[in-house]
Amino acid sequence: MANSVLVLGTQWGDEGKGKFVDVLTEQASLVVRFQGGHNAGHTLVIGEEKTVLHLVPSGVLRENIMCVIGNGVVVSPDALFKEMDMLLERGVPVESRLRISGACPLILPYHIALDQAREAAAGKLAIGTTGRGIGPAYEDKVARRAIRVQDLLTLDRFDAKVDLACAYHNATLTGHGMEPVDAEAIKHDARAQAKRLAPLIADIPGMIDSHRRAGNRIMFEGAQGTLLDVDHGTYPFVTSSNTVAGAACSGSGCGPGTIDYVLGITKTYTTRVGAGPFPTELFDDVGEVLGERGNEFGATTGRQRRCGWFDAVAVRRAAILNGITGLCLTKLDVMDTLATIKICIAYELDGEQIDHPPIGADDFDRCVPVYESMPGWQSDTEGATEMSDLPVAAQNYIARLAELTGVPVHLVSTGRERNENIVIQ
Ligand code: 2SA
Ligand code: MG
Repeated sequence: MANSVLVLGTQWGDEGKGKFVDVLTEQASLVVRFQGGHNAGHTLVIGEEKTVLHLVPSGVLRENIMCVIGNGVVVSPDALFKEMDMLLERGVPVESRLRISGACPLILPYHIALDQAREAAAGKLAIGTTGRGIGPAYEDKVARRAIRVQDLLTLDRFDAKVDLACAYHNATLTGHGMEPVDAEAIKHDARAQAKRLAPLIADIPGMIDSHRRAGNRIMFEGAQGTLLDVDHGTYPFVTSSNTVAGAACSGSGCGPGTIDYVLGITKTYTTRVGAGPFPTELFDDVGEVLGERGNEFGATTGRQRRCGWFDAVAVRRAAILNGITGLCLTKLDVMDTLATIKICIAYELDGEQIDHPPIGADDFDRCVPVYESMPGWQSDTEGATEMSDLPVAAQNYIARLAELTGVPVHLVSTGRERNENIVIQ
């Protein structure tokens, strides 16, 4: 595989990105997160041990790797320290492996309160956010009122910014009948946070550049998925960051030439957590089987994920939006028991067939999937490492997904372990 690789999700998140960042990091020196925050849930399984990461890049379990959190990530110091403590308890020397950009906007208590207040007030129109304050933190960034990691280094100025921000946000909170946030508590907590964060702050664009010049592999780790992109996704049922490939550069501080290969992690069926359009969603036994066999629960919130058939219209669009080089298909074994498998090859909207998703949630919600069916393989594929180990029906399914999405399949994941993969040259 080419030198520097961007790993991202081509659906609504939870495609299995964490596992492949970890696997491909074996030959890398730097792993970069560039968007999202601790709304992400990236699960790694090594032997008997399962590790769920939210903010720390998925390379952290490997020695001799630097993990960096780029400027495009919104950072909750509380969430970061909780995760670092979990890693330290397991003997992972996270402090020596992690660096963070001073330009990351902080997620502070008023962001979390606002996120939850808005969701509660929205009733049926709620987005189903993770309630982690992600949206309000990005709003503050774009409105140029964010308090950033770097601000923790000058606490007197930090305090003044907190006073201003609390005055601004508390007006909204009390307007919603909520308790105002205590500015003094934020300032108090910041003392300890500053001490712990200061040694981790580094010049991330400079680090990426020196690794690139040295010819080292850099891994870029996307969070959420393409259909949750704030511009290209099922707006407004999206997250508040750009999740497409282009965001890797702006969210970390490098040029597009730094990325040699874009790996699109793609589940062999579809899931979504939270509200919003999902044309191939299943409400029957098959949906239940996928959810149970795939253990489809949110890695951050524990929410049950909605499940459905593979949507080739959506993934074909994701291939275009991201310039995907190759697909990595995950969770093939979850479909092992199905007698028939359906694939959505087009949508029907207002009596017409369309081959690309409409703009925005309203029309997306009215799309009816057009399916083709294939026979299932009804045998065990878990742990297969060669294409020839797979039943012919599974091989045909994989070939059809490549054909429909217009992208070659370069990897197939057949289990949670690092070595349960089929590599296709
Ligand atoms: P937010 O909190 O503002 O980003 O929520 C907006 C929408 O983005 C969705 N979203 C996600 N979708 C899938 N996986 C995510 N990470 C966790 C996981 C989620 C969890 O790995 O399972 O545990 O619930 C993630 N993060 C955000 C979210 O559901 C909203 O639809
Ligand atoms: Mg996840």
